[in-house]
Amino acid sequence: MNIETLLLCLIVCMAGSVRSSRNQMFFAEKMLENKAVMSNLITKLHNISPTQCSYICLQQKCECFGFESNTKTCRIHAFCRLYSTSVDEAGWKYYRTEWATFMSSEYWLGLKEATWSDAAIDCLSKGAKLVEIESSAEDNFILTLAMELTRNVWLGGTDMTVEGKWVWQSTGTLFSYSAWDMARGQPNNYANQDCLSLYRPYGLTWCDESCGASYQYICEREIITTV
Ligand SMILES: [Ca+2]
Ligand SMILES: [Ca+2]
Repeated sequence: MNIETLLLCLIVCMAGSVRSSRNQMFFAEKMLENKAVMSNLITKLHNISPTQCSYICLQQKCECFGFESNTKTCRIHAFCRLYSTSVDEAGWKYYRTEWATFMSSEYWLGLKEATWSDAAIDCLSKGAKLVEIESSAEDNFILTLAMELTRNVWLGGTDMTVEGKWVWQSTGTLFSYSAWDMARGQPNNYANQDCLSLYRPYGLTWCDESCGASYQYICEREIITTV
């Protein structure tokens, strides 16, 4: 093995570990410490370890879990936000899966492939929406996230209501910014394509695709700040 091959292997191996850690690591949510969160509760378990709690959380596709070490109580939540219903209660610590932050939004990578509608539903279950791109800066950021994925990627745009009229799903507003792969004639509505994707064979450019195809996806939600 020459030095170039060795270096390439190191880079590929490191990229692989980053990808898997993004899906499996939990980060301490300091803002919710010493609070009992009541909302979005999936299940509550007693007498288990934090590791068991995180494992069950992953199985349940949770985004957040709370752990109280005195009573070894674990609460698994669909998601925890600062505005989640909570009361003060000592001993609770919270952990959540990683969201990437850019400007006033945060983003989550959907690794498991789903149809456009199912991807949108999964985003909704996290208090989010399929990503909606409103500037070239956001477009560039989303491209860097999409490069961490391995397949085509769903975005939140569609023309399923009126053919050729592309809107963002959450608001129904027309695209104010777009970056269609016009060099490849996109959107071409080939076999009635009505959903917006970053199409990997064309270098993750904007293409219309069939909504029933199963792709990876990116969810987006606004960052809520409290004063
Ligand atoms: Ca179409
Ligand atoms: Ca197309």
